[in-house]
Amino acid sequence: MPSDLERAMETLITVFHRYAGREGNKASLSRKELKQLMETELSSFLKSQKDPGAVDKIMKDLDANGDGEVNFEEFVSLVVGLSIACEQIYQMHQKQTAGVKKP
Ligand SMILES: [Ca+2]
Ligand SMILES: [Ca+2]
Repeated sequence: MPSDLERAMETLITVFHRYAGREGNKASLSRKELKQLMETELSSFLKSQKDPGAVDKIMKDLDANGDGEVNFEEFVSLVVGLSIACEQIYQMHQKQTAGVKKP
């Protein structure tokens, strides 16, 4: 029986390959595949980005080796970056909740 963290890692791998395998190189996300992944799996994050060129900007930021595609390693850096941002919001929320209990 896998742990929560093991399941989370497996999910990352499964989601990445679900989109990466759609066209061209099966081991990396093209711009179109990245856009599909973000529209489906990160829709609330994408909606929060007012810039219509957000996907292109993210693609450029993620593509560390400059081959025009996002491989798993590059994709993980997006997930890590978003997780760090979410954890900060979580901490703020925890502090606010604690503040309510102890005036
Ligand atoms: Ca691909
Ligand atoms: Ca790349």
